[in-house]
Amino acid sequence: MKRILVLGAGGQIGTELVPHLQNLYGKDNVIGADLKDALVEKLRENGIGEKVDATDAQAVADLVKKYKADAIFNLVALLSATGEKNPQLAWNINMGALLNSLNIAKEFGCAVFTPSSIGAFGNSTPHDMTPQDTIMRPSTIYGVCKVTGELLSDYYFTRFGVDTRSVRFPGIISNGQLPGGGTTDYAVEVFYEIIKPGHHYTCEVPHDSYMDMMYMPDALNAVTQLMEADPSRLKHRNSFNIASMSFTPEILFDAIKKRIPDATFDYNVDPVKAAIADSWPNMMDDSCAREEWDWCPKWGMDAVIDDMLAACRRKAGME
Ligand code: AKB
Repeated sequence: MKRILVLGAGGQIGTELVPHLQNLYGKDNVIGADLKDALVEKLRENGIGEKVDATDAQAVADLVKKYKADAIFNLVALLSATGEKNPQLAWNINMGALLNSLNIAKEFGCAVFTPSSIGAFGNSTPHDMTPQDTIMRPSTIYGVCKVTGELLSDYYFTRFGVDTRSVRFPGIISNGQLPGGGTTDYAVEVFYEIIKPGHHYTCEVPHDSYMDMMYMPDALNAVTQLMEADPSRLKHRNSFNIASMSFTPEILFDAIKKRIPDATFDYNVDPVKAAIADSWPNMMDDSCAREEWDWCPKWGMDAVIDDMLAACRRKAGME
């Protein structure tokens, strides 16, 4: 990879992936593209920013040609909870952006990274130590898009030789840009809320729902490590389970309370999020990623809590 086009660059992952890529490949070799003007402006403050609708194949192809990109990182997605409000729109956006990326990559010889998710699994998947290769029958349109995306990406590799690679991301905890519309969002929101006067957070996910989570620095390393991995070692491509920690809201909140003793928590459970959380793995088995490209996360829950609280306080001008 020498020159990378990042689609959906202004979102939760893109906001931190773009600088990570700039550090590795140089500012001139990372093109951040997004649909929203304000996000494009932000991208332009620190590098190359382009406005693009990723569902417009010609517009994406023009960017690949203009910058001679040799890799497309497609981060465009409507997440799980939002997707349930408008399944047709979720399908159009999630699959439209991916199909365009794959077809353009095929035409111009680019590699493609697209994140999959724990959302690709469903109720009939084994929930504990969820295997790499297992039953995948998700109950959300987001999950249907993720499974379809994994199959399509493998198809473009075997049929057309497009270098497609992907990871199944857990909920990602970060402090650059807030996530939006996901089921795992509570694990980010709580840090922003709990430092405010009153120190209270109301959670929409049931207290005992285990889900895989990951801190952004590990997620970023996963992307670049996989994309740089020796292809001869890869038995899988789309998509690898990656895991680093798993907890319930109750476990996370108890650990936050140890740091902020007057913090209080309650629950106003959203039935859609509850059903989604219930259908997802408790913890994935990521041994294939460890064997095939040396995946090795560094962050655990306690270190993440300390780092998130410090970062959110800094952002709020409290430190
Ligand atoms: C969501 O909650 O929808 C996402 C995901 C786990 O893919 N954060």
